[in-house]
Amino acid sequence: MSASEQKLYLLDYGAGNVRSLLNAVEKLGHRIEYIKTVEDFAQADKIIFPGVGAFGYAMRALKSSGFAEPLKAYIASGRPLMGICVGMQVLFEGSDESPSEPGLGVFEGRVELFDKRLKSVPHMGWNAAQVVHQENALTSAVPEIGEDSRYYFVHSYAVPYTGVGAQRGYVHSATRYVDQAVVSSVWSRNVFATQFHPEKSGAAGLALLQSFIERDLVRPPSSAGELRTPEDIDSALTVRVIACLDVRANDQGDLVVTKGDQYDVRESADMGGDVRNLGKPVDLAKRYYDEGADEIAFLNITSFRNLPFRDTPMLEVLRQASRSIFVPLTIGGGVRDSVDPDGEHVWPAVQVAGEYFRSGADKVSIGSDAVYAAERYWQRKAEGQEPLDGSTAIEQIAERYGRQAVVISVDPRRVYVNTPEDANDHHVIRTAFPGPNGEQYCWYQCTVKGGREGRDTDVRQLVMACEALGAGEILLNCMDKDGTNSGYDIELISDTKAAVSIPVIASSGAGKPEHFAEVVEQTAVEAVLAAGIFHRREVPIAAVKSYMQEQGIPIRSAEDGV
Ligand code: 1PR
Repeated sequence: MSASEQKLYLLDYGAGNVRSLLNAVEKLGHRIEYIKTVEDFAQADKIIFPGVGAFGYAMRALKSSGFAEPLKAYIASGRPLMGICVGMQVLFEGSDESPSEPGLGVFEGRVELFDKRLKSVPHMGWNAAQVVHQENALTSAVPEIGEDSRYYFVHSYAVPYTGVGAQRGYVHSATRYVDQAVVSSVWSRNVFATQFHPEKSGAAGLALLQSFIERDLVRPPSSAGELRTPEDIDSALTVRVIACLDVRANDQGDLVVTKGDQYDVRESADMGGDVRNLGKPVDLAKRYYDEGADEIAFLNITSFRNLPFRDTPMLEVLRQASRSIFVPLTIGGGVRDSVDPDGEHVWPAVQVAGEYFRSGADKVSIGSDAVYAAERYWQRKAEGQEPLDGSTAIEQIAERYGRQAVVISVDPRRVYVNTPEDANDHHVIRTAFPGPNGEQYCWYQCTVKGGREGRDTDVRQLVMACEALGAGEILLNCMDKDGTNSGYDIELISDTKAAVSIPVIASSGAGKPEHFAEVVEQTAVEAVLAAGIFHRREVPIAAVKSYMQEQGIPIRSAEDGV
């Protein structure tokens, strides 16, 4: 049967972004249908199972939809299945993430939480998948994993790679994340599954999907030979380079990418005072994908308060962008409980996030609401109450979609003080860049509403509370540095990095390639973000990456790009 005649199905249980997968399959010229009923399993020639979110949620959803047993029967029938991420994990016997929820048990073994002592968790970014059968002629396996390719991983739980026992029969590739080697793809007869996301892995991922869809699974005959040991699996995680697009309506009502100088997005009065217009959101995002961006962030900086949420233009921006961009997309702005202008339709933050995910986002970023949540967290703690009560957007989105889907966007500014005692109990640093009156100390004040209102909360308080509440990543801006091209605020970034064990994205102030290398070398951040220099074409993404590479910083190469 040719690929165009076969019936390809997608098994969705309603969590996270499956639109990316649909878009990737369409981009490859194929049609895919949702499994809607138990009968659809009988029709399917191939199934892709793109799990996103939490293990327990996935298993409960599979059971309550009545799909768990038909899925097992489908697998037993010998027809091909490709699992992705949690869609791979649920094939195991169980997971530390939801100890009381058994998995499908197709593969022997358990999914365990990463050890946080030596690294940030989640494991988030582009890493290699190394085929473990040493004698395998890679080219004779279908689907083929590219030896030099990088794939996008995002997960807090993984199956440790041992290379012995039952694993000899099913592990196809392994990946190193600092001190741990984990299983990154499995393969037994008709079941192939990856821990990484091919639909988010640029050209390399699309090629892998294409070979699953268009060809018969072929495993090379030499798979009985020697396996690589965990020590043979090399570290290959790259530092992500992220392009950020601040989006808002201009005075003519058009949606534009804009860029502030220290958050002021209007031209000076003598230039007319208009909102700076640096291009159309989807076009610009596509350009960055083509140029090798590892990730793209859209920040809706006005939140379109006068529209019903379903009409917010950002949903359409995401839909269009995700049709042609196959790297992770983050969306921020307005992720909070809100009410439509009719005063009736209430949107809990978790539903707002859900609409964004269904429209093509992989992560949502939360700004103002995270500050309020952190303030409640510390207040409850001070009052001797349990600080986690499940009421915040962070907790609810993390519970439903996984903590990797929740980014905290921090908008701090420096407050200079003469002595630490002047800082009203805030976490203070001694700065090498004294204040306007020679102050030797400063603390970083969190702001809300796009920097318009300062709060009595410092960045340490914010990030520590948000990590405890379930956030998966910190996008660390700095109002003093934003748009200045003067380099990142290394003091802020290294201080914040030391306070959390989730990944940190350095943002604000990048002006030349040296700034990116400097912040990575001095703070060990997992990702670097810039806006202005990319929008104004002052420095191409490729120039940033090649400079970083020259400095010995691992990056995803352009060949893997699109
Ligand atoms: O509070 O949850 O609705 O989220 C609002 C979001 O919009 C926040 O993420 C906040 O950072 C963002 N935002 C609000 N107002 C502005 C503004 O500029 N007036 N943009 C704004 C913040 C900052 C960065 C920027 C970097 C790099 N943009 O993301 O891209 O500073 O810039 P550079 O490389 O040019 O220096 P909520």
